[in-house]
Amino acid sequence: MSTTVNTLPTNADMTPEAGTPARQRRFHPITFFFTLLFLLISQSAQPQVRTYTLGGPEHPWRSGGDGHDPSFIVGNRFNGLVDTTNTPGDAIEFSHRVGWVSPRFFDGQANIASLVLEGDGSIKAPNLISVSSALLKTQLEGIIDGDHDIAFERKPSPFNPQVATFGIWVVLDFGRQVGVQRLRFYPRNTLVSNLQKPFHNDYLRGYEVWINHRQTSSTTGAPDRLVKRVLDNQDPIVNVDVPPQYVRLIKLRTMTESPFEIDEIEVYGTGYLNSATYLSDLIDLSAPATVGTLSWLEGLVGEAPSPNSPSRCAAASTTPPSSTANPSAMRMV
Ligand SMILES: [Ca+2]
Repeated sequence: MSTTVNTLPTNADMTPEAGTPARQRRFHPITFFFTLLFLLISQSAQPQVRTYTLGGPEHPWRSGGDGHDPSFIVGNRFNGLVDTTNTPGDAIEFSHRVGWVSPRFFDGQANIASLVLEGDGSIKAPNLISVSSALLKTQLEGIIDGDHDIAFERKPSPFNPQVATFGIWVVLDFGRQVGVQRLRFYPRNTLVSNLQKPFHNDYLRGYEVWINHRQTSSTTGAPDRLVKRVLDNQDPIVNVDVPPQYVRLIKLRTMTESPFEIDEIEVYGTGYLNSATYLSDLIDLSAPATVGTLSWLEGLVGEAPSPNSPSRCAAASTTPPSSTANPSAMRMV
């Protein structure tokens, strides 16, 4: 079973108690897949009627239904993993609205840059070929993990006096669309004091920031879009505001001949992930059974769709439609 819902990637938030929309800025499609798995054993001679509720006190969402863990292959053919959680890709959350399950939500204050290390995401410097892959991996992951000792460096050394600094691309690929509203990057010993590595003057003197909501492709109509170009930057700590929107790629291009380093690139997410999957456990009914009505409740976020806004707005969860007293459950009779 699956259902499709849509919401907006902004700070507009669902009211926790009522599930009603707050102020809305823009709609984008979001897909929420919910899957409930049943194992039916045999037929009972004496039929009984009982209700199984997933998302209620007896079987909360986090438990998956207290059955057999699901098992699915995730990732790609080169890096596949067996996922036995109920929330593959860690794209589901249970806390934004108590008793509900929803795509992961970001309030605009969280740095989500490290999400590029999850699932199909990546961080690369595709046109930098003069650095060993191991060192490049260490330095690139060191700019999104909050480690203020490690930086991405382009500086001359006695062993390498000529270091290319202009036109270097650093590409953050989230592997999916995430809502973004702000970036920040800086060298070491700026935002966080680091007297052992006082490189606060080695900031980027020139840069471009590009985004794309898909993989870059001129043939399929997905070119990168320039957000900001600064050729005479004077700020060690750079803030770049992005109109709230879903993006998959964030690209930083250096526009300077001066040596530089980047301690961290921070990406501030907003709104819900645009897709998420919840898989229940395989629920063993342990006796002959006939599955009756299966029902749930979806809470909507934002306004109803209009002809000019084809995306539905919405979000999260389940309940018996016949009972408003328990707003988060699934009933099977
Ligand atoms: Ca760092």
